[in-house]
Amino acid sequence: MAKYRTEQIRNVALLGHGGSGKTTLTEALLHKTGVIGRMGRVEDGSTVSDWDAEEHRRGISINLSVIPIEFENMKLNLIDAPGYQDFVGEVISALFAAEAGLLVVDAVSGCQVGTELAYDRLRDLNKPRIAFVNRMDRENANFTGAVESLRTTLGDEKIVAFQIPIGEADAFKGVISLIEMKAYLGPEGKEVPIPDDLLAQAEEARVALVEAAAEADDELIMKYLEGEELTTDEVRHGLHIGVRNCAITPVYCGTATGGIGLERLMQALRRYVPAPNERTVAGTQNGNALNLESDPAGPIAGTVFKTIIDRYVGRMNYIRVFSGTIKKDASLANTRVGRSSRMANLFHIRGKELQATDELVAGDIGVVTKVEELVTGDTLTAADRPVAADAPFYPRPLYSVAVTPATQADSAKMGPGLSALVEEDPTLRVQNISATKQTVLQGMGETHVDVAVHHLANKFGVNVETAIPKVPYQESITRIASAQYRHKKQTGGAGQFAEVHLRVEPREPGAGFEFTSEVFGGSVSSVYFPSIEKGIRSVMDSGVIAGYPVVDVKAIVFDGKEHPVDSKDIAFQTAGREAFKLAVKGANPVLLEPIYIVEVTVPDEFMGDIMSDFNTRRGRVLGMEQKNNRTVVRATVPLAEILRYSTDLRSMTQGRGIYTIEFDHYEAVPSNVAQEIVAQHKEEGNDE
Ligand SMILES: Nc1nc2c(ncn2[C@@H]2O[C@H](COP(=O)(O)OP(=O)(O)OP(=O)(O)O)[C@@H](O)[C@H]2O)c(=O)[nH]1
Ligand SMILES: [Mg+2]
Repeated sequence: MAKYRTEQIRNVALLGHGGSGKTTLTEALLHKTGVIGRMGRVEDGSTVSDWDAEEHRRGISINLSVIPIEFENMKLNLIDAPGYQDFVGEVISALFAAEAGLLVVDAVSGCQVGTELAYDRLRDLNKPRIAFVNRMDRENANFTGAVESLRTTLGDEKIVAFQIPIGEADAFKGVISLIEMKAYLGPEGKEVPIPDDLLAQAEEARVALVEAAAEADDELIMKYLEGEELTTDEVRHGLHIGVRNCAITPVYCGTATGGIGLERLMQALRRYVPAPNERTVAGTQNGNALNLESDPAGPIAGTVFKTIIDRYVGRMNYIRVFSGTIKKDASLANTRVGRSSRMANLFHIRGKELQATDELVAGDIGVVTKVEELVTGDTLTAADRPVAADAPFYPRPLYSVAVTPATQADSAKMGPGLSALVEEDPTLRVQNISATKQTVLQGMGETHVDVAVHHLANKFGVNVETAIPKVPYQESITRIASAQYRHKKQTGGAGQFAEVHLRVEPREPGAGFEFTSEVFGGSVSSVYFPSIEKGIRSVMDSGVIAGYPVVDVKAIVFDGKEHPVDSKDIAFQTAGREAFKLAVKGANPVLLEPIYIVEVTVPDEFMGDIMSDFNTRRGRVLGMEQKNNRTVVRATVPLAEILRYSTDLRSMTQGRGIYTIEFDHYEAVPSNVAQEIVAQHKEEGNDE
């Protein structure tokens, strides 16, 4: 690979619905630019981009993959991102490292969910986008239909065809550029005059293109409105501005497997994707916000956007350099941990292939290996002149499974294996839930978590069993109650005697546990108060009515009896514990359940379904708002009702809905539901 300056680099993320052909397109462009002699196939697991065993097994991309190609004195860093929704973390990372997005669209299905979600992200980030209608060779391919579906679904009139196809399906032979009004035939893109039967269609389509170009520039619109013809260069100029300002989304077409339209596509990427030094990114320096310029001589800021813990290479961190130049063997500080490391191993990467390099200039993407503690979101910078790019925001996990080691041997390795998984993927989380005594692995969806479990086994050698996690209920009381318990064991051996009179009172939510004494006249010596409290605390963890932690209770020992010989710590622990259980049972105990705020974003037509569905989940709708051509519904819903919401929402909205969840508060479980939970607890024989 030649050396490229910042202004010769273009970073573009390939986004779109699963199966639209993103990985195949990278393979075709590698083939077109002579990097590979023969194209691999996703089905055979032989592409450069899909190198992970799980990708081969499932036939989909799971990881983002960096595929640099060289084209006309430029380096195009293609970042192939997965289309499957669960791998949204990879899409966020890919977009973080890129200046623009290439939306790959299937010519038969047109705008699909993945296209819509990717477009929304690009719009929210205000990053330029180009659409490529791929698979034009397929039966029922329909370019006009695809463009129309993009416009209507995305609600964006400025989605403009920059080309039209010559033929469709098996008659697809080439493309017509509406800018130059020339036709390009076959994989080699041989330039020919526009076929007569397509001239009228091309001219008609060109009207919309010229109009869009004119509207992008004040001078051009004046000329256009005065009825003057715009020159090709003026049209190109207007389009350039329009695309860069995210006002226009150009649409190209072709076929990755057929190799048609690729040359023109690379031209478009070269022309419309901004160079890194044409955009700034938000960052900080000494706590002050600043806009980082991609200046190779500027302060060093290289941010990690992907981490892989590889069995052979060890830790690999993908770096996007936002400012300055990272040189081999330089000592750079990791701003998050405040420690410096030597950049001993610096590489460019293509798929899984590492190519050693002695520097990474501003705007470029590379990999450093074996830098301990470095994870996604960290920035490498000069210790004496620290700057950092603002790390991307990754959504909270939506789907959880409880994991248990499959064998004794696995239990020792499970902890480190799970932390390695989490270090690799910022959308994976591991929590040890004390309320349910479970280790829970959390991710963005069923497939995401399943892939993680497979990686745990195949990459880190840890086998686990998974189950639907228990809901971390809590127990509490709603009124004051008292009880007393006498513990007496005076048969054979050392006797035990203790009697505790205890009152329990409810406390404010979140106030926690309080123990105090109101014993007068020394009926119980104060030396036994800690024993009573210890006994009570043992119940606090294991629960009274359903085996869940007891919270927000004040326990007051106000009387009791002791025996000069047989009273001792263990006796008062027992009496305290049992008196507490009795008192709690008399204080109208309730189960509390975690309530989450769920925010669902769906196309308007699904709003009604979402609302009524929330009613079936004991949910309360808080409100709705419009966001572009979608509705955002906010509701509070018990966690117990949304454990598998990702799967349900997908089927309710044909995959077009997305949602976020956030813990909000605990609330009493309705008695009919609580009875079931208590009954199940009894059934499991946990109740004494
Ligand atoms: N007929 C035809 N098939 C294509 C074309 N491009 C890709 N395919 C096929 O489409 C299927 C999906 O291709 P991929 O490249 O895996 O799609 P993707 O967008 O990377 O999918 P995800 O990684 O799941 O997001 C494969 O079977 C490809 O062979 C094309 O131009 N024409
Ligand atoms: Mg793919």
